[in-house]
Amino acid sequence: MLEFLSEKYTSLRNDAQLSNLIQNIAKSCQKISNLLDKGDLNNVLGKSENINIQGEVQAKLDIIANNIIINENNFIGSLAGLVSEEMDCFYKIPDNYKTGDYLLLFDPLDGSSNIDVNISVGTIFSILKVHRKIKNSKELISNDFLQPGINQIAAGYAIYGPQTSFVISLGNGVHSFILDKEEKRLVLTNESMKMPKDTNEFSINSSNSRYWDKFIYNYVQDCLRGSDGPLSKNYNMRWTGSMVADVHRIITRGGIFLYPWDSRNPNIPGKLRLMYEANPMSFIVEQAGGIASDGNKRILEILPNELHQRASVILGSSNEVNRLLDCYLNTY
Ligand code: AHM
Ligand code: MG
Repeated sequence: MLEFLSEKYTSLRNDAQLSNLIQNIAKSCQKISNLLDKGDLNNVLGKSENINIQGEVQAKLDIIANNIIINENNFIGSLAGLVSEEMDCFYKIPDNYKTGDYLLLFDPLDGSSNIDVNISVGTIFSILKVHRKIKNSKELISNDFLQPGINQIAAGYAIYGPQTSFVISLGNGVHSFILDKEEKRLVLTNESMKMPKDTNEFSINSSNSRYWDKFIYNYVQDCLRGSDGPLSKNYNMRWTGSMVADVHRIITRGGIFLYPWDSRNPNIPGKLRLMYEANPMSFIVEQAGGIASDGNKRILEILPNELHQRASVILGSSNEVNRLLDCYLNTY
C-alpha cells in the first residue's frame, strides 16, 4: 500500500512520521479485521459493562479495537496525541515514547451495534498536524485538536464486510485497497474512486421521521412519491446502521446519506461526531467528487469547540445533495 501512496505523494516519501503512521493505522485495521473474523470464537462479542462519554454502552469490541489502535500507534514517534470516540479525554503519548508532529482522531469500531448480528462495521480515522512547536505530549491541550476538517492531512476508513477494504485520501483522490488475508497485505483495487453525481438511492433512519426538520421530512416524502412526485424518479432506500457501510456504498455507486438534526435532542446538532466521523467521511466524499454539508455549511469548514462535538450530516452525490440544499432547505 505504502509503495503506491509514496509514488503518488512526493511529500509522503520525505515524511517518515506520516508514512509510518499510515502504515501502522493500516496494520491496526488488519488486526481488528482478524478479530472480527472469529467473532464469538474469540469470545469478543456482546456488551461490556462500561459506558462511554457519549452515554452509550460500549461493546467489548469497541474497547478492544480502541486498545489495538492506541497500542499500535503510540510508540512509533509520529504522534503527539490521540482522540477516540471511546475515551473521554484525549490521550497523551507516554513519557517513555517519542512525541511526533501528528494527531490521530478515530472511531475504532463504527456501527458497533451491528457486530453481534454479523453486519459490516468499520474503523474511521482522521490525521491532523500540531500547529505549534511542542517539546513533548505533556504540552498538548485539547485546543490543538480543535481544527476544522479542511486541515486534515489524511483521512479514511476500513470497512469490515465480505471483504476488508481500506480507503484513504491524502487530498489527491481516494484510493481503495482490499486486504488479501492469505498474503497479509493490502492490494490496490481502485486508484481513484469517483462517485456518480446523480442517484436515486437515499439513506436515512426513517424511524426518526416524526422528529425531523420540515425540509428533511418533505424531501424524503418526495423521494417516496417517486415518479409520481416532483422528483419524477423512483428511489430506492438503504440503511445499515453503520455509517462506514452506508458511505462506502454511496462512494461506490452513488447515493445520499442523511443523519440530520432532530428534535429528540434539540440542543445537539445531530447524532454523529464531527472530529472522527463527519470530518473524515466528508473529506473522503469530497475527494471522490461528492458534497458534505451540515445543512448550513460545508462540514469541513465547521470550527470545532469540543472534541466530541456532534454534527448534522448530509452527504453524497453532488446533484442530489445540491437539490436538497437548493430546493428544500430554503423552501420549507
Ligand atoms: P457508533 O459510532 O456508536 O456506532 O454510532 C454511529 C452510528 C453510525 O455508524 C450510524 O450511521 C448511526 O450510528 C446509526 O444510528 P441509528 O441507530 O440511530 O440509526
Ligand atoms: Mg461511530
